[in-house]
Amino acid sequence: MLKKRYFLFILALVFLSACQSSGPSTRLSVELSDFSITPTQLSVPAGAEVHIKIINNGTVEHNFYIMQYGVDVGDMFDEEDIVNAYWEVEAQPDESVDISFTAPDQPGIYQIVCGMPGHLQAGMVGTLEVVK
Ligand SMILES: [Cu+2]
Repeated sequence: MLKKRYFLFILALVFLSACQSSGPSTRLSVELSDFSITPTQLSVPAGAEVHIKIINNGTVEHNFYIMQYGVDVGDMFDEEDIVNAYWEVEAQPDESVDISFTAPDQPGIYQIVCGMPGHLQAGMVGTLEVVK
């Protein structure tokens, strides 16, 4: 009897983890910290209205830039990269921001970066996959 319960528990865990990694979502939750973006890979449906919760668990201000299609900011994010941004939101330390954006129509991989000086180099980089 105990074994059966254990088996069902494992089955439930497998099911839950499968749900979390399943394809594009219109509800995202992203954690910004000193200095990482979690998760580093996000996926949304093309053209969809996406709700995103940005949580800054760090001790300094962070932001979250989605770059335009085909743009890679390179080794560092600076002022000239701002015009190439698709969308951006900022979060102060301990702040949680609930906001929406419209996903790009063009399917593909988009770069995500924190635009604060030095944060990209420290590891605040990721990708947004836009799925048709
Ligand atoms: Cu940052």
